[in-house]
Amino acid sequence: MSVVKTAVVTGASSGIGAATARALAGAGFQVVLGARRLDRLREVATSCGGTALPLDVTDAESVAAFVAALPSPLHLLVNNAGGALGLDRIESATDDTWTTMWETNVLGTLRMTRALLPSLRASGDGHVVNIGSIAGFETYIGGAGYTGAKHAERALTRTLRLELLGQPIRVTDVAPGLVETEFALVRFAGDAERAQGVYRGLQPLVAEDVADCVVWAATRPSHVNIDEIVVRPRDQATATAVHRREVTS
Ligand code: NDP
Ligand code: 8X3
Repeated sequence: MSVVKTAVVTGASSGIGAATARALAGAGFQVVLGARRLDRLREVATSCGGTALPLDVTDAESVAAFVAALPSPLHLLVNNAGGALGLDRIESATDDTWTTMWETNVLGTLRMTRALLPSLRASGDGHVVNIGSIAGFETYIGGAGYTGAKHAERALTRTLRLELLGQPIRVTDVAPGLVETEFALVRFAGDAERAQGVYRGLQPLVAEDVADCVVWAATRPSHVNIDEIVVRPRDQATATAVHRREVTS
């Protein structure tokens, strides 16, 4: 009899997290979804037979309550909650946006991972997948708050891989380029026109493309650790080298 594996996906109320939760459920995982917007989260959970639980990764008490409600052991943790705020040059950057980006992308990943490592270890076949970014190893003008956080998240992932050597827990960094989600809308504080401009004239990835990568890494045999997956649209070579076709309308 095959064991039903349990997966936790943070930030599963939209975008890459929602697509990943659905794809993992499709691959046979029992999925627990966490995020702040519970109405959205419940819709996603219902669509894939998962369980929705409130989670704010920037809040230690929320993380503790989420973790206490999880089944054990756990096989897969997808640290996806994150994002960018603003595109301000260092000269005009605000402490608040940098603090939130750090709290979400870096400390959020730390809090969730630290809390769930015992349960992942207890499964005898655990796996941590962190949704990093090409911003984890590239820089661009106006991006220092976000690229700084994603560089730190990547350092955390690589360090975790070292620290868990010899233990039954795999560690994977999935680092996407441009993916059309709510990412740009959040970055530009709800300015839809500016957000759409990010993807204008090119074919970006969709959330399901990234979810595919997560499921592929998670469904390799236990002895195979996919260290890193860098995935970008064909129209993107670096964060700033993108090919845009002329848009007529
Ligand atoms: P979305 O904005 O669509 O999704 C972000 C998700 O994170 C939402 O579900 C949001 O849920 C959740 N989230 C944000 N803050 C918190 C918090 N404090 N606690 C819990 N959940 C939180 O964007 P994406 O799907 O694109 O982003 C997902 C990840 O992918 C991020 O880590 C992002 O940095 C990364 N990424 C995105 C790329 C892109 O181009 N889109 C490229 C490379 C990486 P809620 O608001 O309900 O809490
Ligand atoms: C999102 C990709 O290039 O906007 O992580 O930083 S980028």
